[in-house]
Amino acid sequence: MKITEITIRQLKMKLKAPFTTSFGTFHEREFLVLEAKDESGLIGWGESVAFHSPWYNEETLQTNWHMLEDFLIPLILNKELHHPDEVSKLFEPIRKNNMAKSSIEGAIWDIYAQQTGQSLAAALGGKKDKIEVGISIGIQNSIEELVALVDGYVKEGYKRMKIKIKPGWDLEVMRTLRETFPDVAFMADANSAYRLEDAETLKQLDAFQLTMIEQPLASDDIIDHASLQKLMETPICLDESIHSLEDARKAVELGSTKIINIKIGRVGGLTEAKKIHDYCEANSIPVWCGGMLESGIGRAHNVALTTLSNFILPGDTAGSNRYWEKDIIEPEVVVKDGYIEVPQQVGIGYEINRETVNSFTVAQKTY
Ligand code: OSB
Ligand code: MG
Repeated sequence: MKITEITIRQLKMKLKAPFTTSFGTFHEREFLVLEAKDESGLIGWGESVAFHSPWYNEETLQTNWHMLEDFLIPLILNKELHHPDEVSKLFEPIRKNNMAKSSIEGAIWDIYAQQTGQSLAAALGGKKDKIEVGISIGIQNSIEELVALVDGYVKEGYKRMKIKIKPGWDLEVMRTLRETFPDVAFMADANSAYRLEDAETLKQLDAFQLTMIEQPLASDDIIDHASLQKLMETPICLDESIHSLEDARKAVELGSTKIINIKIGRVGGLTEAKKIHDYCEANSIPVWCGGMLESGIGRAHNVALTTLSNFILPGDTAGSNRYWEKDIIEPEVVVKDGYIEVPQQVGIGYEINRETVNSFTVAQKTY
């Protein structure tokens, strides 16, 4: 395979409801979509999950565009590729910028799957024909509003509720949810809002039988998380701190994490995501697929990855209708009774609606 043309598009999509984390509130999602074409005319799609500002990690869609234009696209265009695993090798001289790297690699995986006549899930080695999913619920204005939202999502069938927490929106919230919904699987995600000094507060979460607490401490930490895990029973799951297989290995060896949230963009692409998955499987560390408020393109990649066998816990891949009035893929990703059916068509398995893509495009350039 030879990639002969790549188009970057910047899209802006309005979220149906604002999403609030310990860092702030999103009303819309701006992101990059990559369209890659090979010499035979096959087209693959990738999405960069970098945000408009660098609150989650250091990348932004502008830094991604720069990395893609000036470094990554020149390394790919017109190179003879035999397998998508070669992409991360080609990118090795470029440090980090994992979300930018992942957006190209994802499009190449899509083309590879089409070329070999299989779904992306099958190309990755996935076997499931449906995946179990949960939902991530942002910080609300009141506990009553949160309870009402959770009630709705339980009725929709979501298999576990992830509740965003921050200092002051934590113990009371989780206590009320546990009392109101004794049998629902809950977890909490702090997006790095605490420090080891907060261990006393965090320990009190043990009373609420959470399946895990995600990234309580600093976004670049694996040392204090190991200390915290010794102090609390609730399993710690790392998100922000894990960028590679090596990070995962070190965190597991240190005892900083008992579960890993794998996000394709954060780890630089599907090839690295699969390596982390395989390492975790061999070491009895369950994994699940995180979300980044993706459009249908990124969502499709998440669905495919989740078909791998060690994605044991429900991920954050909610249905398109949880985020958008209208998604850019057809059909949209649908959750029924807490499951998404994995598409069997070749490639990412969903059609891109170009008209919808165009309507959300605010900038584009072809290389
Ligand atoms: O920490 O998992 C996170 C959204 C944006 C950035 C980081 C995170 C999240 C979510 C939402 O929790 C996941 C989703 O619904 O896509
Ligand atoms: Mg998280």
